Amino acid sequence: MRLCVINPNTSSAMTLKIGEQARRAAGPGTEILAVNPDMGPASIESHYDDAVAVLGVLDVIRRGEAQGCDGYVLACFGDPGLAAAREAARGPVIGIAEAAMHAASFVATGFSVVTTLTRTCVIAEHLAEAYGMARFCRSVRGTDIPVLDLEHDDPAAYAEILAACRRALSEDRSGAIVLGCAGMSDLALRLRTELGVPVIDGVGMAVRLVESLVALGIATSKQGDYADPIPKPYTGLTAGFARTARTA
Ligand code: 5HY
Repeated sequence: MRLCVINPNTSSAMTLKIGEQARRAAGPGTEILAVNPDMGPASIESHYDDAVAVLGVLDVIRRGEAQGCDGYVLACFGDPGLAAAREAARGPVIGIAEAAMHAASFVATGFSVVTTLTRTCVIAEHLAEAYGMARFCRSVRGTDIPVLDLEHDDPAAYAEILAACRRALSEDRSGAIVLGCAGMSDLALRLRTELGVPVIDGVGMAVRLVESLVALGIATSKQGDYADPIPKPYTGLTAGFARTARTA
């Protein structure tokens, strides 16, 4: 199967890191296409970034459909454009926040999210609510580490993330940590060893979940609100996003 792992920001260094993480998690026979849009924000750290990034995600999905991708992972903790992406794609689409939160709820009665800028915490809190995970999500904690500081190994960033995880585990009575940024995905194993609790990386988890759905022949329902977008004229900058009726 061919899975498209989308980094919704335009950092090619972060896309490389996400691709490595996705391939590490993928099963034999799964081809991973790790891509980022050629338009949009360098990093996603606000509602505005999130909103603009959605067009880039939909543009990548349009190309993925032409390349016969069987499924998609949205590798940004805001899961930007998840519902729209499910309309646009045939195969399953899973966001890393959705995947990590659900996985954490299988292994602990409470988890804490450790993320980047404090101003993005509310986005993760709203997602926990939307996914029915609010009663498991004990807190969302910002480290105020800019997303692009996670493009490369940064011992200071690691130390700050480790300290935030320790605080969360002692103050929130949480049994697991959810990493709140795709740029933290490569830190999961080391943190898990140091903390001795489940530390969930959404990139790997989402890859495995999409693989399972595809392997079981389960695709996004086209009955109801995830049906293909309705063909209609789009104008201006968005003219290219107008859809035509999908040919079988
Ligand atoms: C992410 N932003 O995973 C989110 C993290 C965040 O560009 N990739 C980003 O702060 O929401």
